[in-house]
Amino acid sequence: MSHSPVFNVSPETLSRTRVNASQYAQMYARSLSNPEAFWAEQAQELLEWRAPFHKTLDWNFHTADVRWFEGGKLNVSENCLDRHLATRGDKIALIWEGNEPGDTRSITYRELHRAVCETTTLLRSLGVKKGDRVAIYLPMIIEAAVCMLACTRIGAVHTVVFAGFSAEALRDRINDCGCSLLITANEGLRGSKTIPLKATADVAVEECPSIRNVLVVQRTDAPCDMRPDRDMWYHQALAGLSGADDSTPEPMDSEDPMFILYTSGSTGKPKGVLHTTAGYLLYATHTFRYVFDLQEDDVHFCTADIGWITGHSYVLYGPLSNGATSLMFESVPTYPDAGRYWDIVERHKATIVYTAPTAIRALAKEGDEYVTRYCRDSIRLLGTVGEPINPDAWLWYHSVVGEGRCPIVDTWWQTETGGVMISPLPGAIPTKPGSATRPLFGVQPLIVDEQGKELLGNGVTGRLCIRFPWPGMMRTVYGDHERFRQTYFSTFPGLYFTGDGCRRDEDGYYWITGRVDDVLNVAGHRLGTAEVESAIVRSGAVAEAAVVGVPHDVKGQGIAAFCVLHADFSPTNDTRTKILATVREVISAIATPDHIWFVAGLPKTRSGKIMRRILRKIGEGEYSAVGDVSTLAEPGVVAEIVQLVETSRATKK
Ligand code: 7RM
Repeated sequence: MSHSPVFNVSPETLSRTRVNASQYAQMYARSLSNPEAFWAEQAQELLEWRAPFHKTLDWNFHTADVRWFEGGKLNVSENCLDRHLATRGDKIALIWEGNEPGDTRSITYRELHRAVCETTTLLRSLGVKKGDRVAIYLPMIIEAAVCMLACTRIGAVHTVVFAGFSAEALRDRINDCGCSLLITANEGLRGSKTIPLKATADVAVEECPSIRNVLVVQRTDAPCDMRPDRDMWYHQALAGLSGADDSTPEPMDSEDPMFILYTSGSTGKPKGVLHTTAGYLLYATHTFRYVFDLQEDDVHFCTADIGWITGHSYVLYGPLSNGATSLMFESVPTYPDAGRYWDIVERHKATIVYTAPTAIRALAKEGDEYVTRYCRDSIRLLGTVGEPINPDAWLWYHSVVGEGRCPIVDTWWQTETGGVMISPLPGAIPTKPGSATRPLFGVQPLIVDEQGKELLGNGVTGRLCIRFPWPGMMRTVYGDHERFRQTYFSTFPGLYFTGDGCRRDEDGYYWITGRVDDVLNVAGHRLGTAEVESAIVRSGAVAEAAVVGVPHDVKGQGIAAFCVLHADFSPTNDTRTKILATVREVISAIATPDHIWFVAGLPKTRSGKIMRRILRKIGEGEYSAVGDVSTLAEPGVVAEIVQLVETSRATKK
């Protein structure tokens, strides 16, 4: 919208900025006219190679095959640690802020390097080799970073599973990629709650035949069961090493797998997004440097958990590869109160804050005083990620948190893209509240209509696609390349389809409007409707369920579940509780429905397809917008559902 407010960059920001507006335009143009030369140059400048690559890019968006930097050899942990030792050995690599305010620990590059070498030796002594898969189910503690880096040193493929996931979710991920080792902790701490990680892991591993060992980090004093033939305390295992160092970094091929991260799609089980060594590392390194306009003395506070891609790219790999200082936060934004982020900013003098719109909305609700109580003079840049940010939340973040002096980078990207794709560059691109603005270097977005016809020019709305590869893109779905091709390259042949709707305004700015597929975004977390529905049915009470997203003022999207009960169950609170408990057990608390509506039947087409569009409208409270229902198999169910939802909402208020 050309009439939305535009925030230009202050002279203060401009004076220390990496690229200005005309440099952005120049560099962007070159990254499109000669992408291979652009990325080859970035690869040489930003990474340290053991052997040079001889072919920059090989790609085919019809077969979904992409290869970058063929022939090159490098090691991720060497790039994140060893290469900084000469110049930044005593610089802080990670600052850790624990669950309790002030419980902190810092580790320099030299110390982190040492810790990673020891853990590498330990993992090798347990038989972990290049290509093996290692599951990491840990809280936000320094050991998590150490274990991830140790995997990359060996060339083992890590798969980090968010510590909030259930035993079933953990089991399925381990089995999907056949992990031989699981690294967990006895217990996690999140606010006033403890999380029984080892007990949950035990239930999972019961049904994981590929797991040979479980390493257990001792986070708290709480005891836990240990199976002597399988389980080992991490600290004891380290202490028991014979002393011989076995930490030489494995030189990896550019396209060797680096990690797998599971993410929800519109159908079936979560898919294992596979990222490879050189392309991912280069893209995380490059985007971190440019999007956050990195300065040597920055303290980067990204609030994401390492269980998500944002934690991988912008807590760990992007910052460390650049030799920056990164802050890891174990707890939640509201513990002990809504001032926690700003307390952390004040004590650790954070210069960049990168968080999710859902957190911003939750904190804004608690009032400005929780923010203004703390000194935020150190902050020079703010960032958001995970979902569209509404202009109100943007303006609060800008004026209250940033005192009106810090640019905001609204970064659009996905687990699949490895790093940021669309975002303003501070100092180069004026911002508009709610817009991710412009593509980064080498990113070629386009908007198409439902038939796949490109919508040219400005002032258009449609589906967001990308027409050319970038180094950080996922390479495959682990073990299922056809699913990869189908999901991303078959809707609009020859293009990568993001699953997002998007508008390009009169100024050529991009506005992401949200998912256009059956993927929900609940508090920045991705969930498939199919996944939640099958969890609900697992409760045994429900014959059929249909799940849709509904507007939620803090979470962005909440979950509404329309459930048809089995004959021997009644729509009571007990039934409701049973369903909620099952969803938490099968997926995690993130997937807990906000509304459960017991209905007699679901609106379906005559061929049996559930009409989610109708349920979405009802969930949004737009009862009159359900449209023509006469073609449904049983048109009468719609009026019944509307009445039920209206009544349930009226009695709640
Ligand atoms: C990094 C991450 C990806 C989905 C994506 C979008 C949504 C992410 C923004 C956004 C609007 C943003 N990975 N999304 N960032 N929507 N503006 N700045 O979130 O795989 O978990 O989710 O998130 O729908 O497709 S993710």
